[in-house]
Amino acid sequence: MRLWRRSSPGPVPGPQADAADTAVEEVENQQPSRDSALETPDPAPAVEDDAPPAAPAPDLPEAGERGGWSPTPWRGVPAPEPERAAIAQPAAQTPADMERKGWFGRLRTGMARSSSRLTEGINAIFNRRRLDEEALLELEELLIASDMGVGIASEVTQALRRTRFNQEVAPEEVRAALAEEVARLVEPVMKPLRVELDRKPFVILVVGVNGTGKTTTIAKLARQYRDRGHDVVLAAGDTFRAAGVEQLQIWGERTGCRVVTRPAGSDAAGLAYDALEQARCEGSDILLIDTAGRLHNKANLMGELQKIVRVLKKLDPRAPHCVLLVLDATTGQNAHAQAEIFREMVGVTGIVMTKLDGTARGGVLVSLAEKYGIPIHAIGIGEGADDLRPFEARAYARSLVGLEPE
Ligand SMILES: Nc1nc2c(ncn2[C@@H]2O[C@H](COP(=O)(O)OP(=O)(O)O)[C@@H](O)[C@H]2O)c(=O)[nH]1
Ligand SMILES: [Mg+2]
Repeated sequence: MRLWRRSSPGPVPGPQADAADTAVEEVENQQPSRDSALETPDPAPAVEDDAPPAAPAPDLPEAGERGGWSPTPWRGVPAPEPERAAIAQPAAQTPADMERKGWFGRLRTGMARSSSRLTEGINAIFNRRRLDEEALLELEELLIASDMGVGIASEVTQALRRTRFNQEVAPEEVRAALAEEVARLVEPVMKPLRVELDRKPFVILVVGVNGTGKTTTIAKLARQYRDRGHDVVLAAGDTFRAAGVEQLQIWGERTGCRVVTRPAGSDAAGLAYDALEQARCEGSDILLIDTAGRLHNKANLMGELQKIVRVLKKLDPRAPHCVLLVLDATTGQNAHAQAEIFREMVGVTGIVMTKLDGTARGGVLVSLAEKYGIPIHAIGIGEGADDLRPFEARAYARSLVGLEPE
């Protein structure tokens, strides 16, 4: 086993995350954060047909480019001067409010492809037209095609049929009604990731198909936890590929976290065991374990993940305290098959949905929530540390239909 250590474990450069705006939350902070299929044995996640040609996921993020922590201009907006603010803006916004607005803006922009698909579809159906059977059928088809699921499609259309049949309905009304219904459906799965610091280290096992964003999500979480002063250890459990190990080492360096590694091809369960033992000896707060997403076949991958869980339990019967499934929104309905398999094989406790930016398939979160009810901890709308935030039902629902989050 090799322990990779950052040479000078000083504070991580970059914006300080505060409790209100990160995907992380400790148990002391009981307030919900205001502000995170196996398709077939092993192919890479399908990319939607209408997506812009995506760059192949590089094995190693290039510093300062794809993988770099993006600067966050909205964080730099100065707070209004107290006296002027008192006169000009009685309800002066705090930096946290402004920061939150900044996130909502980015969420809405990030989800523009999903929302324009819906908005254009709804406009086309309802522009100067009565709500007749044909319009309802078209709406139902549109909602199903937007990956939201049959359940919500029929509920929304039935509600409109009951209340507005044969009347003229403005497209905005339909969008608002849809946002309400989406929010109602996804609210039960809105559960921030709670780290219980009495379980030292709190062990988070990160699983998912290759390319969904596991390693990047670990890096984002590591960064956010570090910024809050926690001692974080990373375990490079994607021992299947040398690049997988290296990628996490680079992130460890950038985030100032120790990384436990073994050479490529080593037993990932052995590595996870070592990492937990070490994190424990060192009194670390959080252990994030990366895993491979693609082995020779599905049985291999699941066997390895189950073995990791078994060996962790030898050291701590309650570990892993969290099994985080990372799903890529661009894979659309494939995400369902992935949720099903990982849930059955390793017992997923929560989901992080990545890449909601730049996909027209952001509606898949709705059907996932409805079908599985697995907590959705956080969503990702980009590659920077600040692009991972707690999942907020209403903000998501309104962004999905192109409305300003409240
Ligand atoms: N646009 C976007 N890209 C992301 C997001 N999360 C991860 N990625 C990118 O997805 C690619 C694969 O990520 P990686 O973490 O290596 O996936 P892994 O194989 O599951 O570990 C990388 O290029 C990441 O930068 C996100 O929320 N939005
Ligand atoms: Mg990886």
